[in-house]
Amino acid sequence: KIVKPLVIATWRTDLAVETAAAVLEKGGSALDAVEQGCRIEEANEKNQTVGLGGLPDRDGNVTLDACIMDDKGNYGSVLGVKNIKHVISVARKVMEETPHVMLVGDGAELFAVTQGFERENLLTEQSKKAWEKWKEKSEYKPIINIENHDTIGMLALDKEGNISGACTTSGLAYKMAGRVGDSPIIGGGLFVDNEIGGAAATGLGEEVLKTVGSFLIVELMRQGKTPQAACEEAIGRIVNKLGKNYKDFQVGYIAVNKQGETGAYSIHEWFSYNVYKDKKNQNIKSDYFNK
Ligand code: SD4
Repeated sequence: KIVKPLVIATWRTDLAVETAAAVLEKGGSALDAVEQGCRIEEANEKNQTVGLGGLPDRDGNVTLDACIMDDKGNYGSVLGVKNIKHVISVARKVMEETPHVMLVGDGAELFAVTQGFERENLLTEQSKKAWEKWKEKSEYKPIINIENHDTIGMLALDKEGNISGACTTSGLAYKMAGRVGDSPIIGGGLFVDNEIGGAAATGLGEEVLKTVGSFLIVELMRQGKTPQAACEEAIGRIVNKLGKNYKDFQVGYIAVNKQGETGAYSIHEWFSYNVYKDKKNQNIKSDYFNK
């Protein structure tokens, strides 16, 4: 029996998942569900890793990355966008309204404005204060806070049995200007193959990118692995690299297959994720490698 509709998303994202689930329960598409769900975190000032209120780069600029992938294998993304809150919707516009898959920086911002998105200041007082405090020491290394980060990657399986996914973030706090992580990169922060399933990532994007994590998970599921086993192997690829000091960083994965089976795994403790299924929305603590 296929478990559907279903939503799975990184971190404690109750309202975002509830919003996506409501779209699915009304018979809406997985694509609409993940877009609507992600918009909740983009508008949530308190989430300092996504959208409005996101922590800025070292120079004090909030720059956002996002991507979306539908059940037909289409993909759209935006990288390093300033002044636009709902970058997940801009990514969808890139996918649907342009012949391209990625738009970056000023070009992406301009495209968004021509599509009717409004420019606004994304640096809230709270995030500005945090940045000013960081500047006192300006530790050059982007520190991944193991306990607390909130990039949203979301996968949905709709009533028709189709899968789509989305991912949106302000990236690493105090990153170098121009730095892009895994979140907007196909196969890195997100990958969906509607024949097999989908996967999404959170954590230190550099490590996800080097192992093409989300694509890897979908390919492992294609070879017959469960979503859980696939997530565990993808984390294994990161932690088993010779000399990798995984103690210093976190990566977490979520995955779903066509049957509506889910999986999640992280390097360290305290990664959690939300799952909506059988009309229930739950936050679940992920199993992890470093015990
Ligand atoms: C990045 N993967 O830009 C993102 C960061 C993240 O919760 O997931 N934060 O590398």
